[in-house]
Amino acid sequence: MLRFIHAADLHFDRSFEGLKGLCEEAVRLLPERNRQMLDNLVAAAIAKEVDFVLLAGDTFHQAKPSLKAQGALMEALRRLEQAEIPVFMSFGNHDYYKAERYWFAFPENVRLFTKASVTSYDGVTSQGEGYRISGFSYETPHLEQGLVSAFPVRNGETYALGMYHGDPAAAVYAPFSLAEMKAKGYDYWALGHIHVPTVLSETPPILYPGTPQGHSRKETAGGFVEYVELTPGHCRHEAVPVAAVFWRELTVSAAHSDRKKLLAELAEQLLALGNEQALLVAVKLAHSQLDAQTTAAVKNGELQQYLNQLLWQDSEIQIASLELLDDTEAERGERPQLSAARTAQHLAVYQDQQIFGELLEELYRHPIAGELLQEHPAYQQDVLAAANDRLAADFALEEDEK
Ligand SMILES: [Mn+2]
Repeated sequence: MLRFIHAADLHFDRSFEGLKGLCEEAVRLLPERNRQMLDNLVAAAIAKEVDFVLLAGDTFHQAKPSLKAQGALMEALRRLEQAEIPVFMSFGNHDYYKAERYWFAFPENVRLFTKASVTSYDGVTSQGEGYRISGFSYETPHLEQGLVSAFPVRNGETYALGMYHGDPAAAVYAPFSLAEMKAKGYDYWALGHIHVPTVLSETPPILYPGTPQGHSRKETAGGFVEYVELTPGHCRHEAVPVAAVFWRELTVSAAHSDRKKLLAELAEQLLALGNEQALLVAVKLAHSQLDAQTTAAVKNGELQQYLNQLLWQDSEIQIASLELLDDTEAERGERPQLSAARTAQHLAVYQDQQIFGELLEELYRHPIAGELLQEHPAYQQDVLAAANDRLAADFALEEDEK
């Protein structure tokens, strides 16, 4: 059996984005979170006694990683070396490879893919099973040609693996198709680039583990690496959490809250998220009929800052953002006006199936989204209904003259 960890898109030196209103101590810890994630990844590899670790591109966020960031990564790689765990590392569009940028020689256990052409490494597990890992790296921020066809055919090895940093639907990120990957007959394709964990195929496994540390609200789904066990013709894989801080979303109903109740309710619901992990929570207040002073305290950050101080005393939970889901009555009166007839007129254009299809061409051509859309024929009508609702919420609709 072959056991390995597949990680990608660490963006290890990326800072956390869009955070305001955190308490001082939480802010001070943020740069350390990336380092903790790396520690967690190394610890998982050692605990699971894996045969190797795959890093499938964008380990660094910067093409010119700082000395400090490089030092921290090398230290983690050396700990894997001490545990006799090889690492196969390719470079993506963010950390595209230039040999002269590195302050350190990579440790001996690290096998690098440094060329924008496919190369392979052969290895043997401690149990004597042979494997071949093929991959490539970016040497520039873009790679306009797909490289699947250049991956070697199987050569009698027990396990054949491909490492591929790319996006099936983006012309500048080594576009590929599932069909051509499947046709190679490999046991596993370790993808990188998409930050949301995404399984494109199970037979064989072709998947993105996602970023192991989300750095913004858009990366709520991240936080994992994939632990994989391969036996000939069979694969078991599971997402293992390694993030040092996880993102969450929380909607709190403020329908019946007066100001005094609101404070207690928010603190209670946030603490109920649990005390085991550090959390960054995007909070939305729904159905709020809050008075002007409370609304102001939400909007100017006063409420968020106070709650974050309070939360930090008992947890590592912080509110990353606090927003009102609905407008207050007062604001509703100020919204621009749009007639219902005009709304219908705008939306009528998109009732045309061809126009709608052309606008969303990329989505319809995406290997996963395209399949899902085929199972959901009412998608166009649902989108138009949602757009209509949205317009009604954002604009004050005038009665039309009849
Ligand atoms: Mn990338």
